[in-house]
Amino acid sequence: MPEVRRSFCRFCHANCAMLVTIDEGRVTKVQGDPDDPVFGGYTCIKGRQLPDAHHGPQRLTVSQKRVAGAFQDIAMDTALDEIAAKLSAIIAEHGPHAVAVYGGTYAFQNSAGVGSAMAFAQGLGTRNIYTSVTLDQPAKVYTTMRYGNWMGGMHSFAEADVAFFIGNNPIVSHYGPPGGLPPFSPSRRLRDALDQGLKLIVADPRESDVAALAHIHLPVRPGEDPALLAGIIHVILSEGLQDQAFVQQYVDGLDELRRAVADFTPAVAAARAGVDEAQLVAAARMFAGGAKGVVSTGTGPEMAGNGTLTQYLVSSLNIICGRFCREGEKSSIPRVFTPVTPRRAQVAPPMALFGEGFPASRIRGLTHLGMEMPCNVLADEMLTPGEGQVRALIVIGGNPVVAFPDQDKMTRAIDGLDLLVSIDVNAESATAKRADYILAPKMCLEREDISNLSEWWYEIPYARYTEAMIAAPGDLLEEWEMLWELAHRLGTGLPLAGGACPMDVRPTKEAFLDLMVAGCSVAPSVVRADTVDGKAVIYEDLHPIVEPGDPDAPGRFDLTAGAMPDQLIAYGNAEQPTPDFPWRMVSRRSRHRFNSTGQNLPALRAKRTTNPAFLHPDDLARIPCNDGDTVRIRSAVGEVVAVARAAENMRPGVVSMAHAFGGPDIGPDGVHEHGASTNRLVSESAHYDPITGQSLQSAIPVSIVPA
Ligand SMILES: Nc1nc2c(c(=O)[nH]1)N[C@H]1C(S)=C(S)[C@@H](COP(=O)(O)OP(=O)(O)OC[C@H]3O[C@@H](n4cnc5c(=O)[nH]c(N)nc54)[C@H](O)[C@@H]3O)O[C@H]1N2
Ligand SMILES: Nc1nc2c(c(=O)[nH]1)N[C@H]1C(S)=C(S)[C@@H](COP(=O)(O)OP(=O)(O)OC[C@H]3O[C@@H](n4cnc5c(=O)[nH]c(N)nc54)[C@H](O)[C@@H]3O)O[C@H]1N2
Ligand code: SF4
Ligand SMILES: [Mo]
Repeated sequence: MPEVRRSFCRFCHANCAMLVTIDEGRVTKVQGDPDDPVFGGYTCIKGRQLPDAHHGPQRLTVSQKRVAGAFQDIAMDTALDEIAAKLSAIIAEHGPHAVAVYGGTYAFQNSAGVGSAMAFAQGLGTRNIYTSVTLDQPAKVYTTMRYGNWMGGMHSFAEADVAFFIGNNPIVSHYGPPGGLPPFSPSRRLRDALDQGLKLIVADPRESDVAALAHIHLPVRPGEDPALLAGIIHVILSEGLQDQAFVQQYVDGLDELRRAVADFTPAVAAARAGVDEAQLVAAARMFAGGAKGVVSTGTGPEMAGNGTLTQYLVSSLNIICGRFCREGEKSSIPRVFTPVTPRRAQVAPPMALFGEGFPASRIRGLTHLGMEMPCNVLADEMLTPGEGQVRALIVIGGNPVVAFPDQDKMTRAIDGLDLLVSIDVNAESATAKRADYILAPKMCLEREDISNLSEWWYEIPYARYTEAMIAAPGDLLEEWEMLWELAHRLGTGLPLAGGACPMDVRPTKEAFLDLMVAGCSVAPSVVRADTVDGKAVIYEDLHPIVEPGDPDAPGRFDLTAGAMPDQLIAYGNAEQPTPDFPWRMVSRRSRHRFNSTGQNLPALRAKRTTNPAFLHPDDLARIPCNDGDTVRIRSAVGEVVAVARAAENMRPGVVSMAHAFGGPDIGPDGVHEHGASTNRLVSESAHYDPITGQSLQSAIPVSIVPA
């Protein structure tokens, strides 16, 4: 008899609540859980592929070892023994920095994945720990704390009467930055909010799914968000629309900001940003006119050059408009599995998460961002001889060959390693297929997990502990178990928040998670015990109320930190035309993939096999080519052949393509079946952010000709 049990999806970070139908140890169906108070029955097409993802013929169920150029099955235990011996020899000869660990997006889908990866690297003593966060949106994570941080939390979407999304399309991406649209049935959620009076502004060079619903869509020229934001701040300050009392009490540096935006009059800013001047002014008034709600960005502007400057202006706009939870209000985003920090009506002092005092890479003067090395030094750390050269790489649920800038260089770096281990369910992934060992992991419905990685979106104290729905088919382990087994064999430790992980006998996942998130509001084991019928547990009593600020520690935001006002002035003086590359390529998400995941799932392939180059119909005529023709797209770094598609929603002069398709072995002949890698067009050493290392992966200057 089929049985239906509650769990949650881990195809992506949204963690939608699901009802899972299990028949004879196999998952036969998944559907949204209509009773869940947050998700209310929502799923997307990717999540609905979980049965196929688990049981389809493409899934790797036995680990692989490369022998004489071809893969052979290998028992997990034997593979771990051999890998540990190789790591040991590399460390003995070259030291621990010669081993690097990279946690890709699927390290984040296992609740113990990133925590164990960090602990493994620390136990080993290597500074070379990387995660996809530094490829993704490092400026908002690592550079904005230096202006100060409001301890009471930012306004959440739930209470907003105005929202401003810049280069973020959560209806497809299910990614809502702090204060942005949460990923729970995002389209319905946004429509409901609009029905209730929300005012929506979207800045995006194309009319994205959210832009189509906006009151004001600003089709900003790619990479020119700083001009747009400076113009909006100019209007707000010159019309006195900022929150004067808040600024008075909590903000330093307003005069410097005012000076820096002085030249960005609406006319100048609108011309540089390529938007209508009246629309820019209207957006400024609409945003400042709201009582609650924040401006937030997605990946677009972070990748479009000037990411740090854009995030500075986004922070400034929120700060001068005082978009924070005040004393006596419920704090936003309560979080259950995250260490408890005081929620006070107060600015925590500015703090830099990079630079002096952080481990330095050997490359381009870049340092650790918080706990990790910026991804854009990884290829060079592998290729550059000398002390600390990376010779072994463990990739956990990631695909650097298609996801990192400069594909040829990354491929060369990967191929030159002494040891590449990939933990992946897809032996055909562009990176896994080049590995010495592919370790086959358990998939999500075969695991216990907690909702620690999605709780950054929950507006209520919502917590989940799911049981494994089915047994794993064979000789498989979870990512954290593999790392524990390697550390055990190497005699190194796994330092966790609650102390050292026991290294004699492998702990249960519950015990591991309890140690990993020690200091949080409710321990995972307690949430598990509180769970009834697999449902979410909501700890209403734990929703923090913002306490009064400490009168003895009156912190203030510092809008001059990092000399950002001067950087804005320098940006204003430095417009660089690129006549050889008149088009701008912008990045986007594919609705039917999660980065490169899903390339081998039939129902997703049935929707689309390639990543088209979307262009305005008038632009197709300019190239000239027809819808469906192939075009050759060149940048200063490389070229790709892509399939052109007409799209009315594109800004003229802009071409939009998803990343993580294609691969170094896919030529123009394979573009219809496999797509093309946009990372062949960019280089992390040619154009990068001096703090985060983020390279230009959107707003890429290109030329386009018929192929
Ligand atoms: N040009 C350009 N480049 C970009 C971007 C862009 O917008 N433009 N976006 C960037 C961003 S935001 C990110 S986050 C990175 C992504 O960078 P990565 O995380 O390195 O790339 P993914 O393709 O997500 O890799 C996920 C891997 O996990 C594997 N996988 C799938 N399911 C499982 C599982 O259950 N367990 C395990 N262990 N593995 C599994 C997949 O087969 C795949 O190989 O790419 C970045 N690169
Ligand atoms: N279906 C699906 N969902 C995903 C992923 C996926 O691959 N597929 N990837 C996941 C990952 S790893 C991440 S990090 C998130 C990202 O989540 P989002 O950041 O919401 O990603 P996108 O949907 O690509 O939205 C970025 C938008 O920025 C716009 N843009 C590009 N360049 C610029 C610019 O210079 N300025 C401005 N203002 N806008 C610009 C693009 O047109 C696009 O609409 O999505 C996640 N969710
Ligand atoms: S949005 Fe993400 S978590 Fe929700 S069903 Fe789709 S893939 Fe799964
Ligand atoms: Mo990402």
